[in-house]
Amino acid sequence: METKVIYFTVNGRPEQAEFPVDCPTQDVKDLFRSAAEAGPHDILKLYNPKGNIINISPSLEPNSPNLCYKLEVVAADCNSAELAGALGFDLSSMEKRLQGLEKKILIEAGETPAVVYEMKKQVDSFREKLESVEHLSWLGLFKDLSEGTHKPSPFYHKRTLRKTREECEHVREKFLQMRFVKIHTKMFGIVHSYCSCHHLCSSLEVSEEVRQYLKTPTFDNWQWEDAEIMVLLQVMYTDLDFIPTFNIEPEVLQQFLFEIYRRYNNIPFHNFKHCFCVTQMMYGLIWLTDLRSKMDSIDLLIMLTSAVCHDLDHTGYNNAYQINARTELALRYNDISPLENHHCAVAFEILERTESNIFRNLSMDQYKRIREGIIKCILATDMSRHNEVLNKFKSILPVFDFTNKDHRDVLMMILIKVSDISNEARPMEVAEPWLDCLLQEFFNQSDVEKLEGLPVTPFMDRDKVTKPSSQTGFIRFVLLPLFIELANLFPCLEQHIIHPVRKALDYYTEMEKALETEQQNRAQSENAAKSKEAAGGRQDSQTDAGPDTSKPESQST
Ligand code: PDB
Ligand code: ZN
Repeated sequence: METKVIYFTVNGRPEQAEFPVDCPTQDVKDLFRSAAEAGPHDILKLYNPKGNIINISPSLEPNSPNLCYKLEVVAADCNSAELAGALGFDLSSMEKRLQGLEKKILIEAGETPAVVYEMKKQVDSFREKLESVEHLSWLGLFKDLSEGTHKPSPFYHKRTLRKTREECEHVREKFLQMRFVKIHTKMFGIVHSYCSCHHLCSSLEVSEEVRQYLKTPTFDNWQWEDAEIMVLLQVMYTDLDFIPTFNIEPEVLQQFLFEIYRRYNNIPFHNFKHCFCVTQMMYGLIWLTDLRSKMDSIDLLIMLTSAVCHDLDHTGYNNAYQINARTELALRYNDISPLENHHCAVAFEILERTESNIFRNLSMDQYKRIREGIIKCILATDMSRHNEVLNKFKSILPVFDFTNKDHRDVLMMILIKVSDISNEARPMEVAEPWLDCLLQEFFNQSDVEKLEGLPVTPFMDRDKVTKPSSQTGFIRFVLLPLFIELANLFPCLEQHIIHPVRKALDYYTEMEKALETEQQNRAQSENAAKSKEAAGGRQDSQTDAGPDTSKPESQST
């Protein structure tokens, strides 16, 4: 019997299929399905070397290993057993049980009582949440084809958070070519003009106005793309004279900054732009408080580098989640600031590699001092230690002594903490989008916690939080006390940092009031409608226990 051999790859793995020339089509499809280890409902797609999709059938054109086809599997719908397994429950069996229950109760009680309706609503909202791509693609529940790797398990969300190879290469190209680009801004537009030099010049040309703007807390990060932000980070190291002082080679600094860019993930808040904001605020504080005249350069290098590294490889899930979900990180760090330990470890993985070790020309003693300082600063950004660090600072403030190393260490921790949560010190149009990003990340986490049956932090629960109410509390009880304490040491911060934060408090307090009155008006108009209806004499067909709260749409206008 004459057979034919087809060469193809599945997720990058070379395969070859052999079948008789007159083999039934279904058998050929099953053959490819088993080669791809695809489930019965998964969709198979075969591409020829030209990238066109072709039919899987016995009349497939035989090919050779170096001209092989590409087989792709598209995950079945959200009900796949694997997903259900990973989620710890099976949606369809849950729905079946619910329908059984509903039938039973319907027969007995003769109507759908509120509680069953409520459960049905929950299941429906879970289903639409699972199917709404923006949640799942972010969690990596859909196949990530960009890396051509094995099919990640449904909850292996790390893969989609990582930057793709092409994204990194594109930014690297732009960043490196920026060596020749003079960046200067006319008002808020950025005009690029290539300088005349043709030989390899590593000196960076950024206009004087951008250099000055970069030292102020009003700097707007939203105007700049990632490659330009990397240039601005390089300017910070240059303008603080770190290059000659610590003998840092420009190409090593560029490789370091590229690795930093690569290790921040594409998530709503704790991404590379956040890293830039925290570093730029730290840079602004150094100039505002004239710290160069009060502290050694090596301490400023520690502070700036800690800010750059402080949230490396953050996956958008905070320590509470890591600990409750018993993740790898919680296991590795015994529930002790798992995220901050990880950010710091990733920083030193980058610094261990010669090509990106900006400290490689320093003495062992200098390196030890820098390592100790960066570990202290990054670990201090764990907000569960907020009061511990703030109280230590309060206790030494009356006798603060810049020649005392313990005092300097606490001040460095306070400065990175202030920089880390300082968004509200920026102009409202810069700060408000950051609050939206943070809430989006928090709500993503609480959605997952609900799906996994884990404890949900109240201020992260989309059903409990309003933007202004959570922010007014945060500004009053966290931001202002911290910033006022620091202003006791540097009075000039009163006008540059505290004043804008007080304006932000007023802004969110107004928003909170407006929201409350709007809710009251809505409630009043609903009650008015209800009493008119009741007065109409038509007895409500629902349960006689007043309005049926489980049917919100009947109440919403
Ligand atoms: C904090 C801890 C972890 C991560 F209203 C982020 F929901 C923050 F936003 N962080 N950073 C800046 C913030 C801000 N938390 C809040 N507001 C901020 O501006 C309050 C928070 C309850 C929010 Cl503190
Ligand atoms: Zn941070």
